[in-house]
Amino acid sequence: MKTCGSPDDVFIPIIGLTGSGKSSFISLCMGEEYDENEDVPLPGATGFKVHSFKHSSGRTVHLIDTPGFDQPGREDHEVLQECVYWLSKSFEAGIKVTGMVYTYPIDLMRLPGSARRALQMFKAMCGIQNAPSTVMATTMWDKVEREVGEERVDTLAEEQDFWGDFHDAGSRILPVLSDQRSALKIVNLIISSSTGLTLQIQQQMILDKMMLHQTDAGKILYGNIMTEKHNLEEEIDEIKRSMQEQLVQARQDQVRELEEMARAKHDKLETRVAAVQEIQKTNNDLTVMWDIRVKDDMRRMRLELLRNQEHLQDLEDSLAGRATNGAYQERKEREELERELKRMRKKVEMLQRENRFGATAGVLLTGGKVVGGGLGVAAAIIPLVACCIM
Ligand SMILES: Nc1nc2c(ncn2[C@@H]2O[C@H](COP(=O)(O)OP(=O)(O)OP(=O)(O)O)[C@@H](O)[C@H]2O)c(=O)[nH]1
Ligand SMILES: [Mg+2]
Repeated sequence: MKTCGSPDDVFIPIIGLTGSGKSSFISLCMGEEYDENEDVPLPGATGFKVHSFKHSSGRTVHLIDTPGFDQPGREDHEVLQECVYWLSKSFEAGIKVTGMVYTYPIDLMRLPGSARRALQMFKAMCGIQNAPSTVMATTMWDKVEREVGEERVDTLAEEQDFWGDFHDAGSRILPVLSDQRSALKIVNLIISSSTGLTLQIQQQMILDKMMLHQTDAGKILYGNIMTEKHNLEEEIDEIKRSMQEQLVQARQDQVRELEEMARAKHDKLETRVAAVQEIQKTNNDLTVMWDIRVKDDMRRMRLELLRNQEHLQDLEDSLAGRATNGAYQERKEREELERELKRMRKKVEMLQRENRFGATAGVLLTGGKVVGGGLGVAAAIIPLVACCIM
């Protein structure tokens, strides 16, 4: 296989809440227009995507878009599992993360519990020893008064619970304005601050062989799930007590209402019990589970790509057969076809990019085994991986 990557390549995962501007930040770095409608993943697809570009230093930078925390319809433990899976997979293949970016929307008025947890999980995944190679990238500056935003940055930098501990340990808070320069400043800072990290989560899951719920990042989520579970159990007990009282007094309507409430709480409790099981996983468990999902994803993406390539060909044929100077109606139809063709070309390009990342996953899935696995395979794996990404 031809090798076109280099051990010099830069890998930067971009992590943050859903809607915090991860994909927009990546587009700014790449100098591309971001269209969130084209960023819709295939149903059930995994959320990691790699976007690569040549940096002015000559190094290839791979920005890794990750699924957002606090997504409607997707639980945070699944997002954490996916992050851990990729970070483990790449670490085992000898790829070291150069730095990490956490996107934070500066217009966020108050940090809800889930947002606070996502921030804590990010810090726990990195480990404070890696703080100098992390950046909090603040987004949405056009949505707040500058002074208000600056005050929030001060709070983030001071409060230990927010970014204070990381800030004191050398992490920077930098704004992403709507220009490429401010975005690249973040990438430049990371490149100049790091030669490759062992993240806390990689140390704990792979080297120390902990289960996910025992790691610092896992503990944060696990604690929350256990609290939710405990609260639900108490609420169900309370409902049962009330039901007994109502039964004694033969109030059938109230009993039925309470039964309904108990059922709803039970359903919720079941999701928490499942979540507990999902977080009590070893690295090996996660690898088995997510390898299957990634392979499925790759298959579906290839099919989607083929379908779209066929559609693209049909459009091109259809356009080729039309006169450029026909009647008004024909010109309108031609313009519409041209627009559709443009959309389809973009979609095919995007799918090809994702497919290449799928291939990257494929290399990671098999590459480690072919060349013996472990950490000593960096030189062999990195060119292969980079080749598939680019
Ligand atoms: N006004 C404003 N809108 C922004 C900014 N950054 C991103 N957006 C918009 O906010 C929305 C979410 O941004 P994305 O970049 O898709 O966020 P994300 O973190 O990738 O979200 P997920 O993929 O869902 O996790 C999009 O509509 C963006 O166009 C910004 O700095 N200012
Ligand atoms: Mg996104």
